[in-house]
Amino acid sequence: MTRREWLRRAAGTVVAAGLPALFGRRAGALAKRRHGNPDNITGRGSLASRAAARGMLAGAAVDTRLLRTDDTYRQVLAEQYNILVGENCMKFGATQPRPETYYFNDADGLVSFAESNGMKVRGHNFVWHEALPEWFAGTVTKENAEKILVDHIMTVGGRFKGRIHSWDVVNEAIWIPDGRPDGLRSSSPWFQMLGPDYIDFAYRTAREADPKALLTYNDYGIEYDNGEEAKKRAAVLDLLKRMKAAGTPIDALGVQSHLNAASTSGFGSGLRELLDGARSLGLQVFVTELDVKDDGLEVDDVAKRDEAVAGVYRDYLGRMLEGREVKAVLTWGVSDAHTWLNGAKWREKHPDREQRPLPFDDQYSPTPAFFALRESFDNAKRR
Ligand code: 9MR
Repeated sequence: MTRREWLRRAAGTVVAAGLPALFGRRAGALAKRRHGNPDNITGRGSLASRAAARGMLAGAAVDTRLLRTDDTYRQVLAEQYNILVGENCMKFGATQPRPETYYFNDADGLVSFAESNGMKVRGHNFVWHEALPEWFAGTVTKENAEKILVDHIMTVGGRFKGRIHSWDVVNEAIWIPDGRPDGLRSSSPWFQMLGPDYIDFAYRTAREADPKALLTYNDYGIEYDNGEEAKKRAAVLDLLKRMKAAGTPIDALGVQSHLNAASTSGFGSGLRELLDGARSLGLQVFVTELDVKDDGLEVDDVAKRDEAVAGVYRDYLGRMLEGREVKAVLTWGVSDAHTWLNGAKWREKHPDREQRPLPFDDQYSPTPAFFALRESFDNAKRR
Protein backbone atom coordinates (compact mmCIF):
# COMPACT_ATOMS: atom_id res chain seq x y z
CA MET A 1 0.00 0.00 0.00
CA THR A 2 1.39 3.43 -0.79
CA ARG A 3 1.34 6.04 1.94
CA ARG A 4 -1.29 7.96 0.06
CA GLU A 5 -3.57 4.89 -0.14
CA TRP A 6 -3.01 4.23 3.50
CA LEU A 7 -3.94 7.77 4.39
CA ARG A 8 -7.05 7.60 2.27
CA ARG A 9 -8.09 4.36 3.95
CA ALA A 10 -7.35 5.67 7.40
CA ALA A 11 -9.43 8.75 6.65
CA GLY A 12 -12.22 6.54 5.27
CA THR A 13 -12.23 4.47 8.46
CA VAL A 14 -12.73 7.52 10.64
CA VAL A 15 -15.74 8.61 8.65
CA ALA A 16 -17.21 5.14 8.10
CA ALA A 17 -17.00 4.24 11.77
CA GLY A 18 -18.94 7.42 12.58
CA LEU A 19 -16.57 8.17 15.42
CA PRO A 20 -16.19 11.73 16.64
CA ALA A 21 -14.49 13.06 13.59
CA LEU A 22 -10.88 13.45 14.51
CA PHE A 23 -10.62 10.61 16.90
CA GLY A 24 -10.56 7.52 14.78
CA ARG A 25 -8.54 4.98 16.67
CA ARG A 26 -5.29 5.78 14.98
CA ALA A 27 -5.73 9.53 14.95
CA GLY A 28 -6.73 9.41 18.60
CA ALA A 29 -3.74 7.36 19.60
CA LEU A 30 -1.43 9.71 17.78
CA ALA A 31 -3.01 12.75 19.31
CA LYS A 32 -2.74 11.26 22.79
CA ARG A 33 0.87 10.39 22.34
CA ARG A 34 1.74 13.87 21.21
CA HIS A 35 -0.43 16.01 23.38
CA GLY A 36 -1.40 14.03 26.43
CA ASN A 37 -5.07 13.27 26.67
CA PRO A 38 -6.67 15.75 24.31
CA ASP A 39 -9.94 17.12 25.49
CA ASN A 40 -12.79 17.20 23.06
CA ILE A 41 -11.86 19.24 20.06
CA THR A 42 -15.27 19.21 18.40
CA GLY A 43 -18.49 20.96 19.42
CA ARG A 44 -17.69 23.37 22.24
CA GLY A 45 -14.07 22.36 21.92
CA SER A 46 -13.79 23.45 18.29
CA LEU A 47 -11.92 26.48 17.02
CA ALA A 48 -15.18 27.99 15.72
CA SER A 49 -16.89 27.68 19.05
CA ARG A 50 -14.00 29.14 21.05
CA ALA A 51 -13.60 32.00 18.58
CA ALA A 52 -17.36 32.68 18.60
CA ALA A 53 -17.32 32.82 22.41
CA ARG A 54 -15.07 35.88 22.04
CA GLY A 55 -16.99 37.42 19.16
CA MET A 56 -14.47 36.25 16.56
CA LEU A 57 -14.35 34.03 13.51
CA ALA A 58 -12.02 31.05 13.03
CA GLY A 59 -11.31 29.94 9.51
CA ALA A 60 -9.11 28.27 6.95
CA ALA A 61 -8.23 28.42 3.28
CA VAL A 62 -9.91 25.67 1.30
CA ASP A 63 -8.56 23.52 -1.50
CA THR A 64 -11.63 22.83 -3.63
CA ARG A 65 -10.21 19.55 -4.98
CA LEU A 66 -10.15 18.20 -1.42
CA LEU A 67 -13.58 19.65 -0.78
CA ARG A 68 -14.88 17.45 -3.61
CA THR A 69 -12.92 14.29 -2.83
CA ASP A 70 -12.03 14.01 0.85
CA ASP A 71 -14.78 13.23 3.38
CA THR A 72 -12.56 13.73 6.40
CA TYR A 73 -11.49 17.12 5.10
CA ARG A 74 -15.11 18.21 4.73
CA GLN A 75 -15.87 16.95 8.19
CA VAL A 76 -12.96 18.83 9.75
CA LEU A 77 -13.99 22.02 7.96
CA ALA A 78 -17.59 21.72 9.10
CA GLU A 79 -16.60 20.97 12.69
CA GLN A 80 -13.81 23.46 13.19
CA TYR A 81 -14.52 26.68 11.35
CA ASN A 82 -17.12 29.39 10.96
CA ILE A 83 -15.49 31.12 8.00
CA LEU A 84 -13.75 29.77 4.89
CA VAL A 85 -11.75 31.29 2.06
CA GLY A 86 -10.80 29.75 -1.27
CA GLU A 87 -7.06 29.14 -1.44
CA ASN A 88 -7.24 29.61 -5.20
CA CYS A 89 -10.78 29.23 -6.57
CA MET A 90 -11.78 32.91 -6.60
CA LYS A 91 -8.56 34.27 -8.08
CA PHE A 92 -8.55 36.03 -11.45
CA GLY A 93 -6.99 33.13 -13.34
CA ALA A 94 -9.38 30.63 -11.79
CA THR A 95 -12.58 32.61 -12.36
CA GLN A 96 -11.81 34.10 -15.78
CA PRO A 97 -9.86 31.45 -17.67
CA ARG A 98 -10.63 33.13 -21.02
CA PRO A 99 -11.39 36.78 -21.72
CA GLU A 100 -15.06 36.11 -22.36
CA THR A 101 -15.55 33.08 -20.14
CA TYR A 102 -16.02 32.90 -16.44
CA TYR A 103 -15.71 29.69 -14.45
CA PHE A 104 -17.50 29.38 -11.13
CA ASN A 105 -17.91 25.67 -10.39
CA ASP A 106 -15.20 25.58 -7.74
CA ALA A 107 -16.11 28.88 -6.11
CA ASP A 108 -19.83 27.98 -6.18
CA GLY A 109 -19.01 24.67 -4.50
CA LEU A 110 -17.10 26.44 -1.75
CA VAL A 111 -19.81 29.03 -1.11
CA SER A 112 -22.62 26.48 -1.03
CA PHE A 113 -20.65 24.15 1.26
CA ALA A 114 -19.99 27.05 3.62
CA GLU A 115 -23.59 28.25 3.56
CA SER A 116 -25.05 24.81 4.12
CA ASN A 117 -22.82 24.49 7.18
CA GLY A 118 -23.66 27.95 8.51
CA MET A 119 -20.25 29.38 7.75
CA LYS A 120 -19.17 32.71 6.27
CA VAL A 121 -16.92 33.12 3.24
CA ARG A 122 -14.05 35.49 2.48
CA GLY A 123 -13.45 36.43 -1.14
CA HIS A 124 -9.80 36.21 -2.24
CA ASN A 125 -9.04 38.17 -4.41
CA PHE A 126 -9.93 40.60 -7.18
CA VAL A 127 -6.66 42.37 -7.97
CA TRP A 128 -3.23 40.77 -7.63
CA HIS A 129 -0.08 40.68 -9.71
CA GLU A 130 -0.09 36.86 -9.50
CA ALA A 131 -2.54 34.11 -10.45
CA LEU A 132 -3.48 35.97 -13.62
CA PRO A 133 -4.75 33.93 -16.57
CA GLU A 134 -2.47 33.15 -19.49
CA TRP A 135 -4.40 35.42 -21.85
CA PHE A 136 -3.80 38.41 -19.62
CA ALA A 137 -0.34 39.46 -20.81
CA GLY A 138 -1.22 39.36 -24.51
CA THR A 139 -4.66 40.95 -24.19
CA VAL A 140 -4.62 43.64 -21.54
CA THR A 141 -3.46 47.10 -22.64
CA LYS A 142 -3.49 50.56 -21.12
CA GLU A 143 -6.60 51.22 -23.18
CA ASN A 144 -8.71 48.25 -22.11
CA ALA A 145 -7.35 47.51 -18.61
CA GLU A 146 -9.95 49.59 -16.81
CA LYS A 147 -12.82 47.88 -18.58
CA ILE A 148 -11.32 44.45 -17.91
CA LEU A 149 -10.92 45.28 -14.24
CA VAL A 150 -14.51 46.53 -13.93
CA ASP A 151 -15.93 43.54 -15.81
CA HIS A 152 -14.00 41.15 -13.63
CA ILE A 153 -14.96 42.71 -10.30
CA MET A 154 -18.59 43.28 -11.27
CA THR A 155 -18.96 39.73 -12.59
CA VAL A 156 -17.18 37.82 -9.82
CA GLY A 157 -18.35 40.16 -7.06
CA GLY A 158 -21.87 40.13 -8.53
CA ARG A 159 -21.97 36.34 -8.62
CA PHE A 160 -21.63 36.15 -4.84
CA LYS A 161 -23.23 39.47 -3.97
CA GLY A 162 -24.54 39.61 -0.40
CA ARG A 163 -22.93 36.26 0.48
CA ILE A 164 -19.33 37.32 1.13
CA HIS A 165 -18.14 38.42 4.56
CA SER A 166 -15.15 40.30 3.18
CA TRP A 167 -13.35 40.67 -0.14
CA ASP A 168 -9.61 41.03 -0.52
CA VAL A 169 -9.99 43.68 -3.19
CA VAL A 170 -6.31 44.42 -3.73
CA ASN A 171 -3.68 41.95 -2.64
CA GLU A 172 -0.01 42.71 -2.01
CA ALA A 173 0.19 46.13 -3.68
CA ILE A 174 3.22 47.20 -1.63
CA TRP A 175 6.70 46.07 -2.64
CA ILE A 176 9.53 48.15 -1.24
CA PRO A 177 12.24 46.77 -3.60
CA ASP A 178 10.48 48.48 -6.54
CA GLY A 179 11.92 51.67 -5.08
CA ARG A 180 9.00 54.09 -5.14
CA PRO A 181 8.68 56.54 -2.23
CA ASP A 182 5.09 55.40 -1.63
CA GLY A 183 6.19 51.76 -1.68
CA LEU A 184 3.72 50.77 -4.39
CA ARG A 185 4.57 47.68 -6.44
CA SER A 186 5.22 49.38 -9.76
CA SER A 187 6.12 46.05 -11.34
CA SER A 188 2.50 44.86 -11.00
CA PRO A 189 0.79 44.71 -14.40
CA TRP A 190 -2.16 46.58 -12.88
CA PHE A 191 0.13 49.45 -11.88
CA GLN A 192 1.77 49.42 -15.28
CA MET A 193 -1.53 49.55 -17.13
CA LEU A 194 -3.44 51.95 -14.89
CA GLY A 195 -0.94 53.76 -12.68
CA PRO A 196 -1.31 54.11 -8.90
CA ASP A 197 -5.02 54.96 -9.11
CA TYR A 198 -5.91 51.35 -9.90
CA ILE A 199 -6.15 50.71 -6.17
CA ASP A 200 -8.83 53.24 -5.28
CA PHE A 201 -10.62 52.45 -8.51
CA ALA A 202 -10.78 48.75 -7.62
CA TYR A 203 -12.28 49.48 -4.19
CA ARG A 204 -14.94 51.77 -5.58
CA THR A 205 -15.87 49.13 -8.12
CA ALA A 206 -15.93 46.39 -5.47
CA ARG A 207 -18.29 48.46 -3.29
CA GLU A 208 -20.65 48.72 -6.21
CA ALA A 209 -20.41 45.00 -6.98
CA ASP A 210 -21.14 43.85 -3.43
CA PRO A 211 -22.11 46.66 -1.05
CA LYS A 212 -22.36 44.33 1.95
CA ALA A 213 -18.89 42.79 1.79
CA LEU A 214 -16.21 44.29 4.01
CA LEU A 215 -13.57 45.57 1.61
CA THR A 216 -10.13 44.49 2.72
CA TYR A 217 -6.54 45.31 1.81
CA ASN A 218 -4.41 42.19 2.27
CA ASP A 219 -0.60 41.97 2.53
CA TYR A 220 2.30 40.01 4.03
CA GLY A 221 5.73 40.75 5.47
CA ILE A 222 4.37 43.35 7.90
CA GLU A 223 4.40 41.34 11.11
CA TYR A 224 7.96 41.20 12.46
CA ASP A 225 10.02 43.81 14.27
CA ASN A 226 12.83 44.31 11.78
CA GLY A 227 13.88 47.06 9.42
CA GLU A 228 12.55 45.49 6.24
CA GLU A 229 9.12 44.70 7.62
CA ALA A 230 8.93 48.05 9.41
CA LYS A 231 9.31 49.81 6.04
CA LYS A 232 6.61 47.72 4.43
CA ARG A 233 4.31 48.13 7.43
CA ALA A 234 4.70 51.93 7.26
CA ALA A 235 3.99 51.90 3.52
CA VAL A 236 0.86 49.80 4.04
CA LEU A 237 -0.41 52.13 6.77
CA ASP A 238 0.32 55.16 4.57
CA LEU A 239 -1.60 53.60 1.71
CA LEU A 240 -4.59 52.96 3.97
CA LYS A 241 -4.40 56.52 5.28
CA ARG A 242 -4.35 57.93 1.76
CA MET A 243 -7.30 55.78 0.78
CA LYS A 244 -9.32 56.87 3.79
CA ALA A 245 -8.46 60.53 3.17
CA ALA A 246 -9.60 60.16 -0.44
CA GLY A 247 -12.93 58.68 0.67
CA THR A 248 -12.14 55.33 -0.91
CA PRO A 249 -14.38 52.59 0.51
CA ILE A 250 -12.22 50.33 2.65
CA ASP A 251 -13.23 48.48 5.80
CA ALA A 252 -10.44 46.18 6.88
CA LEU A 253 -6.78 45.29 6.84
CA GLY A 254 -5.83 41.67 6.18
CA VAL A 255 -2.55 40.69 7.80
CA GLN A 256 -1.52 37.52 6.00
CA SER A 257 0.76 36.24 8.78
CA HIS A 258 3.02 33.79 6.94
CA LEU A 259 5.42 33.38 9.85
CA ASN A 260 8.71 31.57 10.33
CA ALA A 261 9.70 29.51 13.37
CA ALA A 262 13.38 30.11 12.57
CA SER A 263 13.06 33.89 12.31
CA THR A 264 15.59 35.87 14.32
CA SER A 265 13.13 38.78 14.55
CA GLY A 266 10.37 38.97 17.12
CA PHE A 267 6.91 40.48 17.48
CA GLY A 268 6.22 43.59 19.49
CA SER A 269 5.99 47.29 18.76
CA GLY A 270 5.47 46.66 15.05
CA LEU A 271 2.25 44.75 15.62
CA ARG A 272 1.06 47.41 18.03
CA GLU A 273 1.70 50.06 15.38
CA LEU A 274 -0.21 48.07 12.82
CA LEU A 275 -3.19 47.50 15.10
CA ASP A 276 -3.24 51.08 16.40
CA GLY A 277 -2.90 52.36 12.85
CA ALA A 278 -5.80 50.26 11.61
CA ARG A 279 -7.99 51.16 14.58
CA SER A 280 -7.36 54.86 14.23
CA LEU A 281 -8.54 54.62 10.62
CA GLY A 282 -11.67 52.76 11.70
CA LEU A 283 -10.58 49.53 10.04
CA GLN A 284 -11.18 46.01 11.29
CA VAL A 285 -8.23 43.63 11.18
CA PHE A 286 -8.26 40.02 9.98
CA VAL A 287 -5.44 37.52 10.29
CA THR A 288 -6.00 36.07 6.85
CA GLU A 289 -3.35 33.46 5.97
CA LEU A 290 -1.68 32.28 9.16
CA ASP A 291 0.93 29.51 8.97
CA VAL A 292 4.40 28.96 10.40
CA LYS A 293 7.31 27.67 8.30
CA ASP A 294 9.68 25.38 10.16
CA ASP A 295 12.23 24.31 7.56
CA GLY A 296 14.82 26.72 8.92
CA LEU A 297 14.87 25.01 12.31
CA GLU A 298 17.99 22.93 12.80
CA VAL A 299 16.05 20.25 14.67
CA ASP A 300 14.78 17.00 13.21
CA ASP A 301 12.66 15.93 16.16
CA VAL A 302 9.04 16.42 15.15
CA ALA A 303 7.75 17.11 18.65
CA LYS A 304 10.33 19.85 19.13
CA ARG A 305 9.55 21.43 15.80
CA ASP A 306 5.83 21.27 16.55
CA GLU A 307 6.42 23.01 19.85
CA ALA A 308 8.43 25.74 18.15
CA VAL A 309 5.65 26.27 15.59
CA ALA A 310 3.02 26.33 18.35
CA GLY A 311 5.17 28.80 20.28
CA VAL A 312 5.02 31.19 17.32
CA TYR A 313 1.22 30.83 17.11
CA ARG A 314 0.96 31.59 20.83
CA ASP A 315 3.33 34.54 20.85
CA TYR A 316 1.96 36.10 17.67
CA LEU A 317 -1.71 35.64 18.45
CA GLY A 318 -1.21 36.65 22.08
CA ARG A 319 -0.19 40.07 20.76
CA MET A 320 -2.56 40.27 17.82
CA LEU A 321 -5.61 39.39 19.90
CA GLU A 322 -4.63 41.54 22.88
CA GLY A 323 -6.87 44.44 21.89
CA ARG A 324 -10.19 44.16 20.07
CA GLU A 325 -9.08 45.02 16.53
CA VAL A 326 -8.81 41.49 15.15
CA LYS A 327 -12.17 39.93 14.31
CA ALA A 328 -11.11 36.81 12.43
CA VAL A 329 -8.19 34.40 12.33
CA LEU A 330 -7.80 32.12 9.31
CA THR A 331 -4.98 29.68 8.66
CA TRP A 332 -3.70 29.13 5.13
CA GLY A 333 -4.88 25.55 4.86
CA VAL A 334 -6.03 22.92 7.34
CA SER A 335 -3.62 19.99 7.38
CA ASP A 336 0.13 19.73 6.92
CA ALA A 337 -0.57 17.23 4.15
CA HIS A 338 -1.77 20.05 1.92
CA THR A 339 0.13 23.26 2.43
CA TRP A 340 1.75 25.50 -0.14
CA LEU A 341 4.81 25.39 2.14
CA ASN A 342 5.50 21.81 1.14
CA GLY A 343 6.01 22.84 -2.47
CA ALA A 344 9.71 22.21 -3.27
CA LYS A 345 10.51 25.91 -3.49
CA TRP A 346 9.53 26.51 0.10
CA ARG A 347 11.62 23.77 1.64
CA GLU A 348 14.98 25.32 0.94
CA LYS A 349 16.92 24.46 4.06
CA HIS A 350 15.62 20.93 4.48
CA PRO A 351 14.09 19.90 1.17
CA ASP A 352 13.65 16.32 2.38
CA ARG A 353 11.66 17.25 5.46
CA GLU A 354 7.96 18.15 5.32
CA GLN A 355 6.94 21.36 7.02
CA ARG A 356 4.30 21.25 9.73
CA PRO A 357 2.81 24.75 9.67
CA LEU A 358 -0.91 24.11 10.33
CA PRO A 359 -3.32 23.14 13.14
CA PHE A 360 -3.81 19.59 11.81
CA ASP A 361 -1.17 17.06 10.81
CA ASP A 362 -1.32 14.79 7.80
CA GLN A 363 -3.62 12.38 9.67
CA TYR A 364 -5.97 15.25 10.57
CA SER A 365 -4.89 14.97 14.19
CA PRO A 366 -4.69 18.29 15.99
CA THR A 367 -1.12 19.55 16.35
CA PRO A 368 0.25 21.69 19.19
CA ALA A 369 -0.51 24.64 16.88
CA PHE A 370 -4.20 23.73 17.09
CA PHE A 371 -4.11 24.00 20.87
CA ALA A 372 -2.08 27.21 20.75
CA LEU A 373 -4.60 28.72 18.34
CA ARG A 374 -7.54 27.63 20.46
CA GLU A 375 -5.96 28.94 23.65
CA SER A 376 -5.34 32.26 21.94
CA PHE A 377 -9.07 32.60 21.36
CA ASP A 378 -9.75 31.59 24.97
CA ASN A 379 -7.30 34.20 26.27
CA ALA A 380 -8.72 37.02 24.15
CA LYS A 381 -11.17 39.65 25.32
CA ARG A 382 -14.72 39.55 24.05
CA ARG A 383 -15.29 41.79 21.06
O1 9MR B 1 -1.42 28.82 -1.56
C1 9MR B 1 -1.62 29.38 -2.83
C2 9MR B 1 -0.99 28.49 -3.90
O2 9MR B 1 -1.69 27.26 -3.96
C3 9MR B 1 -1.02 29.18 -5.25
O3 9MR B 1 -0.30 28.41 -6.20
C4 9MR B 1 -0.41 30.58 -5.15
C5 9MR B 1 -0.54 31.35 -6.47
O4 9MR B 1 -1.89 31.58 -6.80
O5 9MR B 1 -1.05 31.32 -4.14
C6 9MR B 1 -0.96 30.74 -2.86
O6 9MR B 1 -1.63 31.57 -1.93
C7 9MR B 1 -1.08 32.86 -1.73
C8 9MR B 1 -2.24 33.83 -1.52
O7 9MR B 1 -3.13 33.75 -2.59
C9 9MR B 1 -1.74 35.24 -1.32
N1 9MR B 1 -0.77 35.33 -0.27
C10 9MR B 1 0.33 34.35 -0.33
C11 9MR B 1 -0.22 32.94 -0.46
C12 9MR B 1 0.89 31.91 -0.44
O8 9MR B 1 1.73 32.08 -1.54
